[in-house]
Amino acid sequence: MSDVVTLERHGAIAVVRVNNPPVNALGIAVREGLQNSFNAAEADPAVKAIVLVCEGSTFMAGADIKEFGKPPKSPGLPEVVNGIEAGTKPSVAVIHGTALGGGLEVAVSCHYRIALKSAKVGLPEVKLGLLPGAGGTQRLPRLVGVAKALDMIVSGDPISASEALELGVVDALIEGDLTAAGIAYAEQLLAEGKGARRTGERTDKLDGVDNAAAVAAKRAEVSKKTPGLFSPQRCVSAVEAAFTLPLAEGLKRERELFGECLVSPQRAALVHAFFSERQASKIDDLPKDTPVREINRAGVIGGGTMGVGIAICFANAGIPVKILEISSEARDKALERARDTYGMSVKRGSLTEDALEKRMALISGITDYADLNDVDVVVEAVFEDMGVKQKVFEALDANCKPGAILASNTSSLDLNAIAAFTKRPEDVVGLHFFSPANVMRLLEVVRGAKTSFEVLATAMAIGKKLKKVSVPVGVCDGFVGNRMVFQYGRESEFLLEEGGTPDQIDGVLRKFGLAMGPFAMRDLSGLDIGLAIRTRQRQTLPAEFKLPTILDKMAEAGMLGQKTGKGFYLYEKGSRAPLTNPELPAILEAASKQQGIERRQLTDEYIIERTIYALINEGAKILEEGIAQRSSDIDVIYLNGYGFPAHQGGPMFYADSIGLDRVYARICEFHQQHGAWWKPAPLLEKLAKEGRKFADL
Ligand code: 3H9
Repeated sequence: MSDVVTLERHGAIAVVRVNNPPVNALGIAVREGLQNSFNAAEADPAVKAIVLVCEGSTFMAGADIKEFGKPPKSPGLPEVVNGIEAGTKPSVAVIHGTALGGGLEVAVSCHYRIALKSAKVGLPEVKLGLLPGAGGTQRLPRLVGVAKALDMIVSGDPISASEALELGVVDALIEGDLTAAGIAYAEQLLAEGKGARRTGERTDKLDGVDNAAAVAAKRAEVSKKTPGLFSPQRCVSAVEAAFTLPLAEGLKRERELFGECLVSPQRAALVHAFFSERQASKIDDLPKDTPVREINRAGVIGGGTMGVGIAICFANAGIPVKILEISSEARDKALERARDTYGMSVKRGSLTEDALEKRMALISGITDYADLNDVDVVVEAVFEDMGVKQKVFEALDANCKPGAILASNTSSLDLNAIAAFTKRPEDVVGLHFFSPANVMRLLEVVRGAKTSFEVLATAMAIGKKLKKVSVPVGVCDGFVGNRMVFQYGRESEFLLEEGGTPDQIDGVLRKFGLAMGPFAMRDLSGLDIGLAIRTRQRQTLPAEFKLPTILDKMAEAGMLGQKTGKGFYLYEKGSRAPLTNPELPAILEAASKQQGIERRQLTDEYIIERTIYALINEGAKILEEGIAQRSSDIDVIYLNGYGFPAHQGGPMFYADSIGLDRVYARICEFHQQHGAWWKPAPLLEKLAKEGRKFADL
């Protein structure tokens, strides 16, 4: 039928086979192929039933996301799936891997579905700022009921094949060869005299249930949980049409709502986030044939929160890991910490006792560097002090086997200097985890001046094994994420001196979409964090680079945030809920007075510009210096490590969407008003003047 969809006949059974690597996305060639194949099978009198099966690692993973935003090509997916459902011969979709989005919509337009036990099905469109636009919002409720369909469509999370079986999304679980299982199932249907069974014609799961209540509850939940997002409310409206309108009109309503999502800026940002994450793992200058070393055993130096979090990441990936501590007491404490961390997951119900024991069995404690002689990678997570790092890396150099990767988790020190403590700087790389390391997805893979390609490729592979989003970065103070967040933190503190309050600034940035505002974040991490860095900066920075003082004054007064129950907010014992700190207004007044600033009311727009544009300007400098490979890598770092809202695409995408000329003009004004920190990045100036975007680079 075409290069990507073929039609075969096995007796009375037609087999439609899709082969469009890597994920059988439903691009135009697949849509055409499907339509032609199903039509041909329908027209062939020798065919009595049709089986749809996919080659490769997965069933269809959805519409081809690359086609969004381009002129649509006919046939569209809705037309294709409506045609499949309308067929008079029973059709069977055979699901393996993941049937997602348009893929599941094709499957539910087939009359029967069977799946491998390992398969998953879902409608993840909402994660791309969309809703299922090829009948998913009308057909899924007819299979599983409105409440469950709302859960699946609004969360976008897939379900397992066994749950799909229980819910009635699939009819049977199969094993072995997909085509053979599909043919056998179709033959059985024919033998039992079963014919076409159209999902769209069913109403049994819609009748006799208070669907309106389910819709109202989901609407309220969405308003509370994701107030700034465009597509979730529209997902709810589309599902509502499944029981308030006849099928044809419901499908029409779904199309209208899908169209609204398609043109929304949030859809563009979320699709950018999706592709950027995949792009980030690609290293431009890495030779294709670079070998990757095997990683079977790991070591971690330091059993503090960070070290233990990193050890847990290895254990979770099934890799045995040794934690080295300086004393047997510290070693035992580290193991206890690991057990406690797992214990919390057991309490929450996300881990079984059995799994806890299995993972703990992979973690051991040691006190002697000689015991690291068999590890393939070791990650240092000790105190951020060059003297301490020197001792650790000299010991690693002396004890680790040749070919072992020596990684540092440093967040601020010079990796090249650390590498120079060893006789094998080519084996040294940075693996910068974010706290808590076992939870946060981001991993900055820091590439030293002498890090070999092989070590870099292996470090990226380790990140993948640990299920991290790994982004390669170069060496500089703070690498990408922390270097940028420093600018953001500083500006938010300056805003306090100008007249803002923590409540107001946090509120504006939360409304922008950030998971947490800068002051709640400060309270969480502790106001003493970075004190040493700020003291060092005050001593070394030229006089025109002033730093705000509020943070240090509060830290000196013992207001360290959550750990002392008092910081920018007040916390009652045992609670993390921020309350107003009554001492703060006087502190803010005094700080403004000391700077000779008359406090004033700040607008939301101004707060966003001062904080987010500070990120953008620094991001442009980072790009220009080659510390990040591409602007989208910076976005990936911000989205996965700093709670930047995915629907804004990341700071660099956000800048592009506003227009670099506008951003540059504002940064020039800030430079005039607020001095040296705001010197515009030359790259930003150049792109703005040329009318280009970061994405054009
Ligand atoms: C939709 O269906 C709308 C409809 O309701 C209505 C239409 C009218 N398109 O993630 P991986 C690429 S919206 C194009 O690394 P994994 C990906 O970029 C869609 N390309 O693999 C990468 O390319 P490269 C709803 C796609 O094994 C390669 O495939 N569906 C698409 O870790 C491998 O991807 C979704 O949202 C696509 N749909 O995970 C599902 N999907 O090698 C999105 C992937 O050049 N996809 N690529 O970097 C996924 O969740 C994961 O890719 C999947 C595989 C779980 C399938």
